[in-house]
Amino acid sequence: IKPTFPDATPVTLDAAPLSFLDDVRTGLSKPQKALSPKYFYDAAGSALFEEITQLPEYYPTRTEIGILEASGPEMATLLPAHAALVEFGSGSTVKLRRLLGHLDTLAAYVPVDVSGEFLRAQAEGLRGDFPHLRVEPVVADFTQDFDLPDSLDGLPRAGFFPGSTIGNFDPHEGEGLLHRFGRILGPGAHMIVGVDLVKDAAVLENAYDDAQGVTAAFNLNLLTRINRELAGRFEPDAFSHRAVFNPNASRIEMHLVARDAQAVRVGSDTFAFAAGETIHTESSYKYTVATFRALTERAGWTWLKVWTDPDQLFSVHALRL
Ligand code: AVJ
Repeated sequence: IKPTFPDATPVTLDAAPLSFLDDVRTGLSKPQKALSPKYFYDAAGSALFEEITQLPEYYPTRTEIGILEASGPEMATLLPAHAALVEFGSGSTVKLRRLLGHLDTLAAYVPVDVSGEFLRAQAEGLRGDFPHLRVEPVVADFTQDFDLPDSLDGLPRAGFFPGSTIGNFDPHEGEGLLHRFGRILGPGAHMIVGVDLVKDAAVLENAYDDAQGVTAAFNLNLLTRINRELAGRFEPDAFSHRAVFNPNASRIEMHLVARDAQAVRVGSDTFAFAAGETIHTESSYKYTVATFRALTERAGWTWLKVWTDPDQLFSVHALRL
């Protein structure tokens, strides 16, 4: 079955609550309690993330947009003409629109996302603004195998994976993901990938622990979501937000720290917390240009070029199969 929109049912949406409960049970039973950052993005969490991207401390979004703006014309010359552009985990269309401005011959845009509702809204907005662009959304989880619509057969393919989303995966998983993208796109494909760079720990930690507390609210919203969707009894006030750079693993870690010892019910389970015990809720891996280039090559891609901002905060890489 090809999970194409709008005819196919976005089954992943209906299946989500069950796997969410499973994942929470498993994650809170580990010695180091952990939850997947993919669960941040309910409606409230998505709105908070949009707010994060506007914060003075959170440099990645505006820096990447600046790179796409400055170097979009050059990126466009590296990509094949009349291509289908496949965006893995399409977020807001802000970045895509920057790139689209330079891709005058684009044949089709294929946003891939688990949320059918989100894709519908996104596709409608784009069709309104780019009436000549073919928009062919695919409802799928990009961490799993999926097929591109047959209607794209014969078109050269380019992948787009901005936002340092790859940073949410450990380097081994990230390599697997890029390898999978190559398989999905097929021989001769190109890719544009955005990746955050290693930098001073204080700059990184401020980006994930802002003065206004928006990132703290984003992190704590996970507990509110568990309360609402899984009959949880978390007291969000009983936890605090922590963001630390782990230089050995080259990642920012976000945790929720129990202020006091407590027992928390989630549905029919109870989880005990010691005072100061944490739930590890997110890792955001940071690369150098060299370490990321090496990762793309291990994943089977030919590395073509990198663009960065003048302060070397963020990088955008071009790859070819
Ligand atoms: C969406 C994974 C790229 O790691 O910077 C932002 C998520 N978490 N602030 C990131 C996030 C806290 C973001 N990514």
